[in-house]
Amino acid sequence: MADTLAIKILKDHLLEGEITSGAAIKIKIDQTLTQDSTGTMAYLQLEAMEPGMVKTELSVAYIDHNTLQTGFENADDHAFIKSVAARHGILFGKPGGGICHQLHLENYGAPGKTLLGSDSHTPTCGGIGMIAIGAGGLDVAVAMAQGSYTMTVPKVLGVELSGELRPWASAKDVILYVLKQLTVKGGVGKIVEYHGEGVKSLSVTDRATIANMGAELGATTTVFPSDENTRAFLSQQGREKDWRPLAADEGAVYDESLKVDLSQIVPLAAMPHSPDNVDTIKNIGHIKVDQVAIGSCTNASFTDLMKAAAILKGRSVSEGVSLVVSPGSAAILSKLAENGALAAMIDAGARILENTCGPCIGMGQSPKSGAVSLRTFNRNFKGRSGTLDADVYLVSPETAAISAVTGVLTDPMSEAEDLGIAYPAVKLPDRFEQNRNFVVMPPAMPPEKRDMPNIEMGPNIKPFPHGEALGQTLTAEVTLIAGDNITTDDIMPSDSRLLPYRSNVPHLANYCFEKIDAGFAARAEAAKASTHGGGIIVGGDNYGQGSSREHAALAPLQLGTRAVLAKSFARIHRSNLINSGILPLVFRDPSDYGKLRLGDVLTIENAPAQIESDTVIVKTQSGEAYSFLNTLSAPEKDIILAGGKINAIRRDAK
Ligand code: MIC
Ligand code: SF4
Repeated sequence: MADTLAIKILKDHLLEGEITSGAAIKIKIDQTLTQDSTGTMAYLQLEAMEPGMVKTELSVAYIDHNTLQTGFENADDHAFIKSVAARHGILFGKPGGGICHQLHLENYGAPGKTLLGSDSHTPTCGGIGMIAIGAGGLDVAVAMAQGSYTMTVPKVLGVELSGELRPWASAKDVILYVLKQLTVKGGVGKIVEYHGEGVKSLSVTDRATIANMGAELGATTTVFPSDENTRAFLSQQGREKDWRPLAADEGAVYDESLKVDLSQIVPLAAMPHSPDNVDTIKNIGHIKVDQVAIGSCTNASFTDLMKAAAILKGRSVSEGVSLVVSPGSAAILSKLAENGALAAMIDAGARILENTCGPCIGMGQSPKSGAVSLRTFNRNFKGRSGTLDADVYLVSPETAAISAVTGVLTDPMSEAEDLGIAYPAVKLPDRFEQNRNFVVMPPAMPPEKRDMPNIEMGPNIKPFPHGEALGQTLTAEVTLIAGDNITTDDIMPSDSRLLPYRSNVPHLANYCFEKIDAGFAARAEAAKASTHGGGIIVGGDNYGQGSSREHAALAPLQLGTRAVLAKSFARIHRSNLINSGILPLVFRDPSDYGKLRLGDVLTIENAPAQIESDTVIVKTQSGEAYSFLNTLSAPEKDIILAGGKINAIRRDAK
């Protein structure tokens, strides 16, 4: 049978189950990655499982999200992660080395391998022909301990590329175009696989940009074929030995299809406050810009920054604009320093930041009140920049750099020529030197032969909550009615104020849903302390889109949340709820959403028996009954019955 590339890689890694869309399967995980802000929780959970050495071929713990070290908390988290890494055979990526996804692509990504990462943009490595999936920290911890991951087989959506991008149209514009077509929930339950003649005109870093923002489609992952461009990229990284050609079988049939003619793509922007709110730069017009930020795991490659530098060279950043640049990795920054591009940017008035996520996750550089900020990043959710009333537009590096010079949103395709700016052709170096000075290798000896390093636990690292086994009757009060497309940034905000507390769920819980409903935490605490002892959140469509942070499940759990009733769920958040022992149920009739009220006391009778079937009936205190779709797979039911994944693992170990 002719298989898609996604299915071929899944088949190569199949441990249990059958590859039919919607079925639960267990696959072998070759590599894992974590970053610091989800990593502390993942490693606390790994420690809670008490495994020995990791079972993967390679596991890397990067530090890239929170490197400000405004207090002891960050540095303590870094030390904790470093000590766990040494203990279990995990590579430790020191702060300053770069952004985890860019680093993984450069140093470890390999065609045909599987990667599970505790960050929603892990699919970036799909650009090199991997099946790279974002997951919650606990799933990544289990993958490290057991070398496997249980998932539902997605559908495969084939995007057929034809033609070639014209000058000034970029990979970022391609994914913005796809987002406009498919929306932020168009990829849920799907792997997006790019194929067709047009693929060969895209470099691996272009592909990585497109794969990266597949996360914004809600997709399980994105995958590109591995071809001569992949080989060239690996050879520049000194890793040609990792190359193998990979593509879908001739005549492979996709579950769904989309065609994109690259030659028709024009510069685009995602307007506030959603990555799918896309229009052409031309249509949006010359709005005044206050801030431009170039960087993030989407657009901080050597080519991206060289293009920006070429546009800035010999010019000045507009008086009204603050331009900040965060390179994707130390290796890239070093090349930019060597070839003069860094000087060109600094001379133009750019502020050079550390090689980290930085402003993308609100770690500094919040724009001024009411500002317009152009960012080459992947998310423009309201308030994510740290400024609630700022308007963030997502654009390509070319659009960002040219607009930094003009001070207004500028369409490079139609305006560069008049401005006397030539299209920047970038020559890639023959070789990038990997910077090993930012990597700490774990001790080579097996654990029983070496001194086990102590785990370093700072005072901010607090125990995390565990769920409760599902009793006969679940009764809880509606503590929040949330709307559509609620993001994990809405549920558990992250910025320079809160990111230092990722190892302290009890503290974070006080800020749960803060931006949407400041009264939520107190209300949920009260419901937890009441006779029925818990809360239920009601959500709309695509509940929990965005980040993989488990804190968006653990903080509600800390506040006594027992179930979430929604029109539909985003994939990673749904898994995080289940792993925490919170029951996710889907409205069978979406119009019932409008009938539930804050303070309603809801009951699920015979809960364990009900979750064995595909319908769960929820009753209100006044006797109305609502029907919910139970989408739990068999392994997920087992986790919910136990009150969460850690409880289930401990129970099975007895
Ligand atoms: C994000 O881009 O939202 C983050 C911060 O990288 C998150 C992870 C986190 O919340 O720590 C993600 O994308 O998963
Ligand atoms: Fe970091 Fe932003 Fe990428 Fe998340 S999206 S990993 S915060 S650069």
